[in-house]
Amino acid sequence: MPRMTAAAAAVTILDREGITHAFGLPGAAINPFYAALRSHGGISHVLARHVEAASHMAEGYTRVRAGNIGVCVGTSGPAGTDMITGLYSASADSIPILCITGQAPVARLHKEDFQAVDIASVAAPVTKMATTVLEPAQVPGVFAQAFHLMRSGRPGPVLIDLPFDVQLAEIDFDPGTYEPLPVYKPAATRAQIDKALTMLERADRPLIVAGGGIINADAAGLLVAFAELVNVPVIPTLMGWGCLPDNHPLMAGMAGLQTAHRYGNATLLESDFVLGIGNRWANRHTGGMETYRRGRTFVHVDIEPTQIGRVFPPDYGIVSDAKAALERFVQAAEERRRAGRLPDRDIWIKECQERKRTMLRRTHFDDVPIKPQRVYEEMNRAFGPETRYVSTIGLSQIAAAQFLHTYRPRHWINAGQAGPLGWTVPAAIGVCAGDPDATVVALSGDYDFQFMIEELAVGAQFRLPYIHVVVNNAYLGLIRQSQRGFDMDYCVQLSFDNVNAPELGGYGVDHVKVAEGLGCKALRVFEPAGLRPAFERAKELMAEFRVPVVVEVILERVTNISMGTELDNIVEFEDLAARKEDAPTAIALLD
Ligand SMILES: Cc1ncc(C[n+]2csc(CCOP(=O)(O)OP(=O)(O)O)c2C)c(N)n1
Ligand SMILES: [Mg+2]
Repeated sequence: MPRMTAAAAAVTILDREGITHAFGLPGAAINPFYAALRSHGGISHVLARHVEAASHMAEGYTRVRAGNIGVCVGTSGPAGTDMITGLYSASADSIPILCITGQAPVARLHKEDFQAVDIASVAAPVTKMATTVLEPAQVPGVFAQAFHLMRSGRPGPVLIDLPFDVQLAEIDFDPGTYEPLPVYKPAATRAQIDKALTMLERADRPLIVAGGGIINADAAGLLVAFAELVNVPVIPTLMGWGCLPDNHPLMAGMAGLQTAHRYGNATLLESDFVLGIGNRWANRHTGGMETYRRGRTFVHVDIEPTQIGRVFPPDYGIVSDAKAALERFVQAAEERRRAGRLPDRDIWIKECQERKRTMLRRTHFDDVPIKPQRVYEEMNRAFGPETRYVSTIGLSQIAAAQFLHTYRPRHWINAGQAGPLGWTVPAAIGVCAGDPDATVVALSGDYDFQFMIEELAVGAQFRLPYIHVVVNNAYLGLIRQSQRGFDMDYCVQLSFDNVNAPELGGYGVDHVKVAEGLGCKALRVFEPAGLRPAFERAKELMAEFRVPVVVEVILERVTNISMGTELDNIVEFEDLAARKEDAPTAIALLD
């Protein structure tokens, strides 16, 4: 039997489970693992500048391709606690990442040893498994179990904590016969599918709510096939956005309190039946339950049994992986179509399309300072359907979801539930590492950008080029807007007179200089007419220098973005589009 250190066995298993990339940073307590990484040589490593960033890079990496699992590595103590935010974000969005931490030697764990923290307990609520391995011979089994859990059922993150002496201990392990454990995914039965389809058939104005579970299951093609077969409009959730292209005739818009279209909400409110697949009825999608549920019948399909009935009791629930359910939905719908059983939905679909054509928000403003809506209009012009957008939270992200377009799965990569500020730069770097040929465009508000701005140096060092659009209102914009309810504007200003950059006129941080200082290229735009040339120049700079390129847009300081507390009372702060010139890059245009 081959003998090797437990750390070497761990790295071998990573390789056998298909891992080719890791994101992290070493420290003394994880050096044996790094030694094993070095001698293995088959896993490329991106050195983060902040450990939290490594965890978000792992998320970005997972999300770019079906089957990817991002790995993040850190030492004991604060490295593990820094990565808790990434574990939370990953678990909230059902994203598998594997977090590996070093730990004090086993015999010193209870002696308040230097940087010894019970990270497994800290991480427990935000992981599918978090464990400190105390017996070296358990290391292969723990890693095999980690991959089994991350891939089974509702995907999510795992933390494995390796004490220093456990990493170094020699164990018997045969890499040649190692096999990944089988993956468990529940599948809908034909009887369940038939029951749901019969309920759908009986509805007059049905909708499919398509969640991120469809993207996780790599089943977007099946979703489109199913929607087309039964001729039912689709409302993607924020995590499901891209399941079907925005310009598909059955794409009815997103519904929700913030990241939603006017026509999406109106269509949801008009519907009488909702089939949710791989979604979790997130509260920013539903708003108040009374408004969301009134007069509608609900069927909920989810891979995680305990999700059925968690938010509200559906009229019918099915426990199934989205792909397995959609395969059977397609098969059963084909049979019903051949039998002439599927009802005609043309009038309902025309109504949905008419709302999509007419219920538009205005984007075309010529104001200086630039209004944010105009930025997204110009981004629609500059970046094609293959663009992978990356964003986290803020007015910037909310407006992006209202105005940008997504055409493919995994092309809107957003920290949907946790929304940690600082996510965007490292997640974009993870996306670039996972798909080096992609056109990656990240979008941040100024505050999100400043949270982990140092990671730009990682993009420069490892030659991971992407475009980062920073919309600078010198405000914690989303929080400023929500403080209107308290009649205050308190602790949300980021503006100050920068003694080194008077040309910024009080907008505070000179993002261009900081980005350049970190080895990136950067441009600043003050006027709407400057947006298009800046995006074109950014593409050239990215191609020439192979580093991240920042496009900072100086925005109007106070612009409120449409949002509300119920689907039927979203507040509009700007004039709506009345002519096609008002929203020239909308998918379906006003006459
Ligand atoms: C770690 C963390 N702290 C606080 C928040 C709450 N929060 C959400 S958006 C936001 C302000 C974001 O400002 P900016 O990135 O400039 O975007 P803007 O809304 O101005 O477009 C804050 C503080 C958060 N999401 N994450
Ligand atoms: Mg801001």
